[in-house]
Amino acid sequence: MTTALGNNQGVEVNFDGLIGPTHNYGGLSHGNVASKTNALKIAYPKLAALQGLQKMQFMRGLGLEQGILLPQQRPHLPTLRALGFNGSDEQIIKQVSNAAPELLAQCYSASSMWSANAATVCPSADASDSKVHFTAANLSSMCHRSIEHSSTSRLLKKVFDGEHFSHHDALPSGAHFADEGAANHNRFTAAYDQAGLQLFVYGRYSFRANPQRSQRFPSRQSFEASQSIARLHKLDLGAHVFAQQNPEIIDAGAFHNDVVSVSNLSTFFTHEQAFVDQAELKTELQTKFRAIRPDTELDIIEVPTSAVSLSDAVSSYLFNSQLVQLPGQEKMTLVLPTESRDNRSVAAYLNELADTSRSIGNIEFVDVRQSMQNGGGPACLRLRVALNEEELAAVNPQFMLTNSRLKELNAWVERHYRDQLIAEDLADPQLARECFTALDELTQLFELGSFYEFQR
Ligand code: SUG
Repeated sequence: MTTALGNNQGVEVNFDGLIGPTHNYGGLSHGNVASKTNALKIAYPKLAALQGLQKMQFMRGLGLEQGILLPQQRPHLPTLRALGFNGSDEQIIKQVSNAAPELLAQCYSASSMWSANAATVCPSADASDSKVHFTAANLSSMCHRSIEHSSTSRLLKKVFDGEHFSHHDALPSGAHFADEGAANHNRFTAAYDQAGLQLFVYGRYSFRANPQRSQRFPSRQSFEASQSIARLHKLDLGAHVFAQQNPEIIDAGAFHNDVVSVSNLSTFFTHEQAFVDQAELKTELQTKFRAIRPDTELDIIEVPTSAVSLSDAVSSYLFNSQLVQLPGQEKMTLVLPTESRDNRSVAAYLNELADTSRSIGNIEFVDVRQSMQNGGGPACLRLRVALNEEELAAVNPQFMLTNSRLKELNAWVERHYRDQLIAEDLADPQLARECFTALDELTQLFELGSFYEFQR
């Protein structure tokens, strides 16, 4: 099999979350500027899902392996039942819309589309037991996202089944071990199937004093969560680093590290204000990387605030891009949201970057505006999984995109999704029926049997 880097060097597969039929603007994420700014606007679920599929198709067209993860059951009636509502599905939706309408949006959010938050993944080359490790993220910081992890775990076990893969349940819920998954995790290596250095980014401590902590917006990832994941994934002590996200940048709206950093292989593209004690962090990364890969140099590209301000970084999602190595190309390609092209200072920076960078040679743009309006750029929509050839062969092929699967999914979206959705629509039991019909058909396409809670 030919992989991204040629033969026998492993491959990184991006697993994008298929955008579900209840995509709407609930204004649910405090600290996520786009989610709050666009709260209660008209959402276009069909367009959103088609944009997501187009991005996947675009990445495949570049010559990359592309995977897909299915949307979760929404409305999530099991959560509403757990909160004391009962009766038929229809009765529950009616009761909630009368008695506690604020709960409807929490249980209808299509937020599992942002699969960068589904889990933290550790490639087998870094784990002492040589397995690929997955820990579903508890997403404890946001109510609507905290209900994702058990379905996420179930799905990941369907996609990655067998001896090569080790699955861990989400960390204990609550603020102390709040975990947001791969959005706060980077890895540096020379080849995907070779040992690398992992960078875990946290926002605060739970059990120690916090000399620096965000004031305006919540810091969603705790140090103790990052530390637990490194333990669970059986990482070598010398092969991982913990770094604190700059509280100032969280307060500017960078609620995950992937809003201000992206990595691929031995390249790290980051804002100069992304981390606390950034100079020390860079030295630590260089030293530890050299110890693991003496033959490869770590290229840290730091974007200065004078070129791209914090607010431009957050509004353009410059760093929420996919940095990828295309087959046969010497330099990497940066795939950005169109919002980066539309931002004058970011566009000027990108023009220079492609000409001057040692590692990044190509710039591409994708339109994922429906997701962007909820704070989810190209990088949020994908979970990266680095695999060697044997592991790639063990992935459930249903979840690897092919032309025919893409065609099927586009037609499925066209058949089932509404063009528009507003908050009032969530109170209509008919919407729930439509969603369950669509999801039921999806499980048939993927030969999943009874997968969703409403099917059991
Ligand atoms: O968790 N937005 C998501 C966006 C996640 C982006 N992911 C990464 N950066 N990796 C969040 O804040 C908004 C939902 C709403 O308001 O309707 C939302 O959940």
